[in-house]
Amino acid sequence: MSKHATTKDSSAKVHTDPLAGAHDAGVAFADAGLVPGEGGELHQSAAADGEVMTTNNGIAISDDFNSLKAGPRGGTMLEDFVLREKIFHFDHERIPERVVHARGLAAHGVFTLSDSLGDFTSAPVLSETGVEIPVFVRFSTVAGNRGSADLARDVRGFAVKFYTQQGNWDLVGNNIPVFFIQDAIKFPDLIHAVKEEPDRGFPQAASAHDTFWDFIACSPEAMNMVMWQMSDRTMPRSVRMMEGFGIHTFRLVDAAGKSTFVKWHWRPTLGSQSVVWDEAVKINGADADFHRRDLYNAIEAGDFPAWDLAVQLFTEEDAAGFDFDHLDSSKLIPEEVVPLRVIGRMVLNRNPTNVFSETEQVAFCTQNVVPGIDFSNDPLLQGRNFSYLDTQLKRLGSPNFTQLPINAPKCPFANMQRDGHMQTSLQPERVTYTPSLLAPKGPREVPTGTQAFREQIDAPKVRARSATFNDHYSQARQFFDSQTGPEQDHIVAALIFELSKVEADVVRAAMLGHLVNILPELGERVAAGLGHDEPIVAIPQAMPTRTDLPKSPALSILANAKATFEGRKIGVLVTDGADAKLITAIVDAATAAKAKVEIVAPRVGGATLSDGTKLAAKHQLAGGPSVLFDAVALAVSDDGVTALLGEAAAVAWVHTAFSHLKVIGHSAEAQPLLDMAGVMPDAGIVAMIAGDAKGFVATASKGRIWSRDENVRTVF
Ligand code: HDE
Repeated sequence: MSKHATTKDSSAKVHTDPLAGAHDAGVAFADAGLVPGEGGELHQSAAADGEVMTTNNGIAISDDFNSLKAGPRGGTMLEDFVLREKIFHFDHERIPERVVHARGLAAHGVFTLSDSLGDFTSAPVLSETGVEIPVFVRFSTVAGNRGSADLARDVRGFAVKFYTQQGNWDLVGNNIPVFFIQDAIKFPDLIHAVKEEPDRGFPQAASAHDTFWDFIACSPEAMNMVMWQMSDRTMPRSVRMMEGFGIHTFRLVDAAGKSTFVKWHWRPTLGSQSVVWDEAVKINGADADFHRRDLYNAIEAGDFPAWDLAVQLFTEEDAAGFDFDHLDSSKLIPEEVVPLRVIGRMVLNRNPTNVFSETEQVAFCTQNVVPGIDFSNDPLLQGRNFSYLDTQLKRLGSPNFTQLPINAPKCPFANMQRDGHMQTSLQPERVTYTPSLLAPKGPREVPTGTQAFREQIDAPKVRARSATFNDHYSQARQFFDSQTGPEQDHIVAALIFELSKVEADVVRAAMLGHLVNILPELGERVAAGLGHDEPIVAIPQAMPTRTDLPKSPALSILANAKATFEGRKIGVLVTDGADAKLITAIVDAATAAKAKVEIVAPRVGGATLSDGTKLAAKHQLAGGPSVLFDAVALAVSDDGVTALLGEAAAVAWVHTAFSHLKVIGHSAEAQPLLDMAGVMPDAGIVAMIAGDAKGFVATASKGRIWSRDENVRTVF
C-alpha cells in the first residue's frame, strides 16, 4: 500500500450493514468494514486507524469496486483514471521470465569464514575470519518455465550473492560439478534442445523427449554430465539436502599478483539426499511446490539450513599433472586428487519479504567478482560473463537494475554513470566526468581496485577447441563405477525411461553407441531395458575411454549418506480410536531425532484418539499422500482400519510408501491394510508394539530400504 496514504477519504460512501450481528460471519464482516453496495458487492472502507487507498499519484480512492459509468447500466468512461491506472499497472506486472532457471526459490542468510585463505587472496571475504557477510541465495531448476513443478528431473541452480564490503561477489553455480558443453557457443543449442519442442509446445520441464536426446547423441562432450543428470542428483529431497558447485576453475590472486586456481563446493550440513523417480513424479502432482514449501517452512520454523563452503586449491603445475584439462567444464577434479578444504559456513535464516522484488528481480552475474578473485580461461565461464549482464537488461529492462535493493551493493559505490530508465538516484553532482579540476574529490580510481591477473599470452587467434578437451568418456565411466549398486540401477532405469520417450530409433541407437563407450555393460543393460535387439554400434571416439581411473567414493550420495534424520519428516496416518500413547511416542522419538511429524487423517478436522482427545490433522488423506514424507507410520484402530480398507487413497498411501522403499512403522491393528497394500515383511516394516516408536524412528533414520527394490520393480 502506498506510503502516502495517511489521511482518510471524507467522500467514502457510507453503507448500512444489514449483516452486522446476524451471525458470526456477519460480525466478522462488519468488524472488517465489509458492507454491501447497491449491487450487493462487498465494499470495504478504510478503518479509522487504517490506511487510505490512493492512486499512485496519491489521490484518495472513493470506490474500488465500480468503474465510472454513464449511468449504473451504461458504458464505462475513458475519463476513469482510477480504473485505467489500476488496469495499466496490472497489465505490466510480469517481466520476462529467465530463459533458463526460470523457476526459483530463494532465501537470505549469512556467510562466515572460519579458515583464512589470506595466503592466496587479497579478498577480505576469503581472508577475514569471523565476519558475517550477508548473502542472498537462489535455487532453481533449469529447463522448466516459471510455473513448472519443483521435482522435475533437472539440474538445480545454486546461485549465491555475497554482499561484501568490497562489492558484490556472485558465485552462480549448480548442484552438479560438471556441465553438458565445453564452449558457451553451444549453450543456446543445448537449451533449445531441452525446452519444449517448438512445433508442439511440450514437454514442459523434462529432458525425456526427442530433441534433447538428439542433441546429446550428437555431443560426446555431454556424456559425463548425462551420467550425473540420470543419477539421483537431479531429484533432490530438498534444496537443503543438496551440494553446490562453482563448476569452473576460478583464480585466487594475492596482493603481489600471484595466482592459485580454485574450485568451489557447497556441502549441506544435513547431508545429501534424493527421492526416487516414481516418487518425484507423484510429488509433482501432490505438491508442485514441494521444494519451495520445504525451504520456506524450515526457515519459518527456525530450522536454518546450512552449507559448508569448501575449496580445492591447485597450481598451474598441479594442473599440468591432471589427466584432463581443468579449463574444461565437462570434467571435475576428484576430491581424492585435490582434497577439499572447508573454509566457512553459510546459514540461510530469513525468507524473502516479497518473491517478485527479491527472488525474481535478483540479478546474478558471473562477472561480479571482488578484487582477489579472478576468472580462468574456461570458455564456458568466459561466455557466461557476457550472457548474464546482457540477460539482466532484457529481464529487468534498465541498466539501473543494480539499484534495486536486492541487487545494490551494501558498501559505498560511486561512479560517473548517469540517467537511464528508472534512475532512482537524484545524482546531484554537476561534474559527471573525469578528469576534472572542478570536483577533484569526486569518485576516482584507486590502485587497490580490481585488476585482471597478468596472464602471459602468446598464441594465434583461432576458432578452435583444445585437443586437451577430447576425453569424453573416462570421467563418465569413473562416475558410474563410483556409485553404489542401487545408484547404478537408478542411472540405468533413468536412461531406459528417458530413451523410451524418444520416438526416433536413430537417436536411441546413437545413445546406446555412447553408453557402450562409457562402459559396455551400461549400454547392454539399457538396451535390455529398452528391448533393443539390434547390435549396438559404438560411436567413434576422439580418444579411447580410460579404464584405469580409480573409483572416486566422494561421488556417491549413498556411500556418503549422513547418519541423521534431522530435517526429515514422518507422516502418521491416524484414525478414530488410535492409541494416543503411541502417537505421543512417535512424536517424542521424531523430536529427539530432530525430525518433524505430520498427521494425516480421513478428515482434516482430525481423529478422536483412544483417550478421548481430539488430534487435528495437517492433511486430509487424499491431500496428504505418503510421497510427501521420508517415512510413514500407521497408528490406526481396529474399526479405523476396517474403514480404510475401502479407501483407495489409504491403500495407495501404504503401497507407494512400500514401493518407494520407505520405512513403515505400524500398530498391530494395521495388518489388514498392510496386506491389502501388498506390503511384504522386511527390515523396513517395523511393528510398534506396546507404544514403542523408538525402533521405528531409529530404522527410519538409516534411510531407505534399498534391498526392497528388486521386490517391487524390474532391475535391468
Ligand atoms: Fe547459466 N544462465 N548459463 N549456467 N545460470 C542464466 O542468467 C548461461 C551455466 C546458472 O538464480 C541466465 O539471470 C550461458 C553453467 C544459474 O537467477 C543466462 C551458459 C552454470 C542461473 C545464463 C550458462 C549456470 C543461470 C538466465 C553457457 C553452472 C540462475 C537468467 C556458457 C555453473 C541464476 C539469468 C538465478 C542463469 C546463461 C551455463 C548456472 C541466460 C550462456 C555452466 C544457477 O544469462
